[in-house]
Amino acid sequence: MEYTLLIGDRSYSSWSLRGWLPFAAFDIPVRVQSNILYRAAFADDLAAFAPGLRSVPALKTPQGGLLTDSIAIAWHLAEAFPDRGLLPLEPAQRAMAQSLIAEMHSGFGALRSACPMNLRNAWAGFTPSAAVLADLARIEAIWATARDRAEGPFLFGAYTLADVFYAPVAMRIAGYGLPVSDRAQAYVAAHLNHPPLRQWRALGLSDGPEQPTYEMGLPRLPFPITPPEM
Ligand SMILES: N[C@@H](CCC(=O)N[C@@H](CS)C(=O)NCC(=O)O)C(=O)O
Repeated sequence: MEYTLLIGDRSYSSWSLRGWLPFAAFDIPVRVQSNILYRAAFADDLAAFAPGLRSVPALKTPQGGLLTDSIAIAWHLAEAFPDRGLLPLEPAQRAMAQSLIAEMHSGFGALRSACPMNLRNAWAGFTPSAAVLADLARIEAIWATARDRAEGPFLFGAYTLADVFYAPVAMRIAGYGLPVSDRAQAYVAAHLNHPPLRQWRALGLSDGPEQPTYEMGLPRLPFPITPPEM
Protein backbone atom coordinates (compact mmCIF):
# COMPACT_ATOMS: atom_id res chain seq x y z
CA MET A 1 0.00 0.00 0.00
CA GLU A 2 1.19 3.49 -0.75
CA TYR A 3 -0.07 7.05 -0.79
CA THR A 4 -2.20 8.14 -3.76
CA LEU A 5 -2.32 11.86 -4.49
CA LEU A 6 -4.87 13.53 -6.76
CA ILE A 7 -3.67 16.79 -8.34
CA GLY A 8 -4.73 19.34 -10.97
CA ASP A 9 -2.71 20.88 -13.83
CA ARG A 10 0.83 21.30 -12.56
CA SER A 11 1.30 24.63 -14.33
CA TYR A 12 -1.64 26.26 -12.59
CA SER A 13 -2.71 24.39 -9.45
CA SER A 14 -0.74 25.98 -6.63
CA TRP A 15 -2.53 23.92 -3.97
CA SER A 16 -1.67 20.73 -5.86
CA LEU A 17 1.96 21.83 -5.86
CA ARG A 18 1.78 22.20 -2.08
CA GLY A 19 0.28 18.71 -1.84
CA TRP A 20 2.96 17.13 -4.00
CA LEU A 21 6.17 18.90 -2.91
CA PRO A 22 6.47 17.15 0.47
CA PHE A 23 6.58 13.75 -1.25
CA ALA A 24 9.29 14.84 -3.68
CA ALA A 25 11.31 16.92 -1.23
CA PHE A 26 11.28 14.38 1.61
CA ASP A 27 11.51 11.25 -0.51
CA ILE A 28 8.13 9.77 0.42
CA PRO A 29 6.76 7.31 -2.16
CA VAL A 30 3.46 8.36 -3.76
CA ARG A 31 1.33 7.41 -6.73
CA VAL A 32 0.10 10.55 -8.49
CA GLN A 33 -3.18 10.85 -10.40
CA SER A 34 -3.25 14.05 -12.40
CA ASN A 35 -6.30 15.85 -13.63
CA ILE A 36 -7.14 18.85 -15.76
CA LEU A 37 -8.99 21.68 -14.04
CA TYR A 38 -12.18 23.17 -15.54
CA ARG A 39 -12.87 20.22 -17.88
CA ALA A 40 -16.47 19.02 -17.78
CA ALA A 41 -15.18 15.68 -16.47
CA PHE A 42 -13.21 17.26 -13.61
CA ALA A 43 -16.04 16.89 -11.10
CA ASP A 44 -16.56 13.25 -12.16
CA ASP A 45 -12.84 12.56 -11.69
CA LEU A 46 -12.96 14.05 -8.21
CA ALA A 47 -16.03 12.01 -7.32
CA ALA A 48 -14.36 8.85 -8.63
CA PHE A 49 -11.44 9.50 -6.29
CA ALA A 50 -13.68 10.14 -3.29
CA PRO A 51 -17.42 10.79 -3.15
CA GLY A 52 -18.21 14.46 -2.65
CA LEU A 53 -14.63 15.63 -3.26
CA ARG A 54 -14.63 19.24 -4.52
CA SER A 55 -11.00 20.23 -4.91
CA VAL A 56 -7.43 19.09 -5.40
CA PRO A 57 -5.11 18.10 -3.86
CA ALA A 58 -6.56 15.04 -2.13
CA LEU A 59 -4.63 12.20 -0.63
CA LYS A 60 -5.45 8.58 0.19
CA THR A 61 -3.21 7.19 2.91
CA PRO A 62 -1.90 3.62 2.97
CA GLN A 63 -4.12 3.02 6.03
CA GLY A 64 -7.31 4.00 4.18
CA GLY A 65 -7.49 7.61 5.33
CA LEU A 66 -8.57 10.50 3.11
CA LEU A 67 -7.16 14.05 3.34
CA THR A 68 -8.89 16.70 1.25
CA ASP A 69 -6.83 19.82 1.88
CA SER A 70 -3.17 20.76 1.40
CA ILE A 71 -2.63 21.80 5.02
CA ALA A 72 -4.12 18.53 6.29
CA ILE A 73 -1.74 16.66 3.97
CA ALA A 74 1.18 18.63 5.40
CA TRP A 75 0.28 17.99 9.03
CA HIS A 76 -0.39 14.30 8.32
CA LEU A 77 3.01 13.81 6.66
CA ALA A 78 4.83 15.71 9.44
CA GLU A 79 3.28 13.31 11.95
CA ALA A 80 3.81 10.20 9.85
CA PHE A 81 7.47 10.98 9.08
CA PRO A 82 8.75 12.71 12.22
CA ASP A 83 12.42 12.02 11.45
CA ARG A 84 12.61 13.52 7.94
CA GLY A 85 12.82 17.19 8.84
CA LEU A 86 9.44 18.23 7.47
CA LEU A 87 9.31 20.80 10.30
CA PRO A 88 12.19 22.36 12.25
CA LEU A 89 12.93 20.42 15.43
CA GLU A 90 13.74 23.40 17.64
CA PRO A 91 10.40 24.28 19.34
CA ALA A 92 10.33 28.03 18.68
CA GLN A 93 11.36 27.54 15.06
CA ARG A 94 8.81 24.78 14.69
CA ALA A 95 6.06 27.05 16.03
CA MET A 96 7.13 29.79 13.63
CA ALA A 97 7.06 27.35 10.70
CA GLN A 98 3.57 26.17 11.67
CA SER A 99 2.40 29.77 11.93
CA LEU A 100 3.88 30.71 8.55
CA ILE A 101 2.18 27.73 6.93
CA ALA A 102 -1.19 28.60 8.47
CA GLU A 103 -0.87 32.27 7.50
CA MET A 104 -0.20 31.28 3.90
CA HIS A 105 -3.04 28.80 3.83
CA SER A 106 -5.61 31.27 5.13
CA GLY A 107 -4.27 34.57 3.81
CA PHE A 108 -2.72 36.68 1.07
CA GLY A 109 -5.96 36.71 -0.90
CA ALA A 110 -5.07 39.86 -2.85
CA LEU A 111 -1.84 38.35 -4.15
CA ARG A 112 -3.47 35.02 -4.89
CA SER A 113 -6.37 36.44 -6.85
CA ALA A 114 -4.41 39.12 -8.74
CA CYS A 115 -1.51 36.83 -9.66
CA PRO A 116 -2.69 33.27 -10.33
CA MET A 117 0.20 30.83 -10.41
CA ASN A 118 1.24 30.14 -13.99
CA LEU A 119 4.41 28.13 -14.58
CA ARG A 120 4.08 28.15 -18.39
CA ASN A 121 5.26 31.70 -18.89
CA ALA A 122 6.00 34.95 -17.08
CA TRP A 123 4.30 38.28 -17.73
CA ALA A 124 5.76 41.69 -18.53
CA GLY A 125 4.28 44.94 -17.26
CA PHE A 126 2.17 43.69 -14.36
CA THR A 127 1.25 46.56 -12.00
CA PRO A 128 0.53 45.38 -8.46
CA SER A 129 -2.34 47.03 -6.58
CA ALA A 130 -1.91 48.50 -3.08
CA ALA A 131 -3.49 45.35 -1.65
CA VAL A 132 -0.99 43.12 -3.48
CA LEU A 133 1.87 45.30 -2.26
CA ALA A 134 0.55 45.01 1.30
CA ASP A 135 0.50 41.21 1.00
CA LEU A 136 4.06 41.30 -0.35
CA ALA A 137 5.21 43.52 2.53
CA ARG A 138 3.84 41.04 5.08
CA ILE A 139 5.36 38.10 3.20
CA GLU A 140 8.75 39.81 3.08
CA ALA A 141 8.55 40.56 6.81
CA ILE A 142 7.80 36.99 7.83
CA TRP A 143 10.39 35.58 5.43
CA ALA A 144 13.00 37.93 6.90
CA THR A 145 12.13 36.93 10.48
CA ALA A 146 12.50 33.25 9.64
CA ARG A 147 15.65 33.75 7.56
CA ASP A 148 17.40 35.78 10.30
CA ARG A 149 18.56 32.53 11.90
CA ALA A 150 18.68 30.37 8.78
CA GLU A 151 21.87 28.65 7.75
CA GLY A 152 21.00 27.61 4.22
CA PRO A 153 18.88 29.04 1.41
CA PHE A 154 15.41 28.24 2.75
CA LEU A 155 13.25 29.83 5.47
CA PHE A 156 14.71 27.75 8.28
CA GLY A 157 17.95 26.90 6.45
CA ALA A 158 17.09 23.40 5.25
CA TYR A 159 13.93 22.90 3.20
CA THR A 160 10.78 22.39 5.33
CA LEU A 161 7.01 22.43 4.90
CA ALA A 162 7.13 26.21 5.34
CA ASP A 163 9.01 26.38 2.03
CA VAL A 164 6.48 24.01 0.49
CA PHE A 165 3.70 26.49 1.30
CA TYR A 166 5.62 29.54 0.02
CA ALA A 167 6.91 27.88 -3.18
CA PRO A 168 3.89 29.07 -5.22
CA VAL A 169 4.33 32.58 -3.74
CA ALA A 170 7.92 32.53 -4.94
CA MET A 171 6.69 31.43 -8.38
CA ARG A 172 4.26 34.38 -8.47
CA ILE A 173 7.03 36.82 -7.55
CA ALA A 174 9.17 35.33 -10.34
CA GLY A 175 6.38 35.09 -12.91
CA TYR A 176 4.85 38.54 -12.42
CA GLY A 177 8.12 40.39 -11.73
CA LEU A 178 6.78 41.54 -8.37
CA PRO A 179 8.88 44.12 -6.52
CA VAL A 180 10.65 42.58 -3.52
CA SER A 181 14.01 43.10 -1.82
CA ASP A 182 17.23 41.42 -2.94
CA ARG A 183 16.98 39.21 0.13
CA ALA A 184 13.53 38.00 -0.86
CA GLN A 185 14.71 37.57 -4.47
CA ALA A 186 17.50 35.27 -3.21
CA TYR A 187 14.87 33.11 -1.50
CA VAL A 188 12.80 33.07 -4.72
CA ALA A 189 15.94 31.93 -6.57
CA ALA A 190 16.37 29.07 -4.08
CA HIS A 191 12.93 27.82 -5.12
CA LEU A 192 13.69 28.27 -8.83
CA ASN A 193 16.78 26.09 -8.32
CA HIS A 194 15.04 23.47 -6.17
CA PRO A 195 15.08 20.17 -8.14
CA PRO A 196 11.56 19.01 -7.13
CA LEU A 197 10.08 22.37 -8.16
CA ARG A 198 11.91 22.17 -11.48
CA GLN A 199 10.68 18.63 -12.01
CA TRP A 200 7.08 19.68 -11.28
CA ARG A 201 7.32 22.55 -13.75
CA ALA A 202 8.81 20.36 -16.47
CA LEU A 203 6.05 17.75 -16.04
CA GLY A 204 3.43 20.49 -16.17
CA LEU A 205 4.45 21.64 -19.62
CA SER A 206 2.93 18.48 -21.10
CA ASP A 207 -0.05 18.19 -18.71
CA GLY A 208 -2.59 19.60 -21.14
CA PRO A 209 -3.44 22.71 -23.13
CA GLU A 210 -2.94 26.21 -21.82
CA GLN A 211 -5.86 27.26 -19.64
CA PRO A 212 -7.41 30.45 -21.13
CA THR A 213 -8.63 31.54 -17.71
CA TYR A 214 -5.02 32.27 -16.72
CA GLU A 215 -4.44 34.64 -19.66
CA MET A 216 -3.42 38.04 -18.23
CA GLY A 217 -3.55 40.03 -21.48
CA LEU A 218 0.04 41.14 -20.93
CA PRO A 219 3.16 40.48 -23.03
CA ARG A 220 4.61 37.05 -22.32
CA LEU A 221 8.12 36.33 -21.15
CA PRO A 222 9.88 32.97 -20.75
CA PHE A 223 9.42 31.58 -17.25
CA PRO A 224 12.64 32.54 -15.42
CA ILE A 225 13.98 29.10 -14.62
CA THR A 226 17.64 28.93 -15.55
CA PRO A 227 19.81 26.98 -16.23
CA PRO A 228 17.81 24.70 -18.57
CA GLU A 229 15.44 22.29 -16.87
CA MET A 230 16.31 18.71 -16.04
N1 LIG B 1 -7.91 25.02 0.69
C1 LIG B 1 -7.72 24.03 -0.32
C2 LIG B 1 -7.82 24.70 -1.66
C3 LIG B 1 -7.81 23.72 -2.80
C4 LIG B 1 -8.23 24.38 -4.10
O1 LIG B 1 -8.85 25.47 -4.15
N2 LIG B 1 -7.91 23.70 -5.22
C5 LIG B 1 -8.28 24.18 -6.53
C6 LIG B 1 -7.15 23.97 -7.52
S1 LIG B 1 -5.67 24.86 -7.09
C7 LIG B 1 -9.44 23.34 -7.04
O2 LIG B 1 -9.44 22.14 -6.89
N3 LIG B 1 -10.43 23.97 -7.64
C8 LIG B 1 -11.50 23.22 -8.18
C9 LIG B 1 -12.53 24.08 -8.83
O3 LIG B 1 -12.37 25.28 -8.75
O4 LIG B 1 -13.45 23.53 -9.41
C10 LIG B 1 -6.37 23.35 -0.09
O5 LIG B 1 -5.52 23.94 0.58
O6 LIG B 1 -6.15 22.21 -0.53
